[in-house]
Amino acid sequence: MSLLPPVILLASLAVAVAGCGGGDPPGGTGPEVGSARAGAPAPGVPSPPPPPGATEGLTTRGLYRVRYETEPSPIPLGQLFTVRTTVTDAASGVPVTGGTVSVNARMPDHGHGMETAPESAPGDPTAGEYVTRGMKFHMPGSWTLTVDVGGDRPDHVAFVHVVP
Ligand SMILES: [Cu+2]
Repeated sequence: MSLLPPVILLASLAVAVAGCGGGDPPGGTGPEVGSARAGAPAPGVPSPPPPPGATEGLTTRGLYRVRYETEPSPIPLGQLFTVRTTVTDAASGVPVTGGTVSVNARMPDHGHGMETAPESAPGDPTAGEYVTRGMKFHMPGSWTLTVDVGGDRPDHVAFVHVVP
């Protein structure tokens, strides 16, 4: 295995003010993934979003399979939690070991994001893992947790998680 390039992980800032600015794609180095694309979905056909409550799914363009788990689990209301995200190439299953990944969350029904500014760092590179700390869901209700993979082949996926 060759040396991995520095991974720059950007956690989008969630503004406490009403009116969420989420969705800015991060810049950065391109992911290093297996190049095999056989089996990838047809171009231009977006993957359906994961069903509510799912913790694994394909990104919108079908480029990556993303799985996340949280610490603690389930996500506690009003307390900081950590997200561990695993990103693999959807076609080859190869972990995405170098890339730009950001995790953000917002409440689309309320039009706001989080009150915290989470920060991401590399996790286990052999697993394509990224660790985001400083997440907090400060209200009960339906949250959308978005994972953005940047670089040359950007793609994203949005998970719906309801906090009781
Ligand atoms: Cu809210």
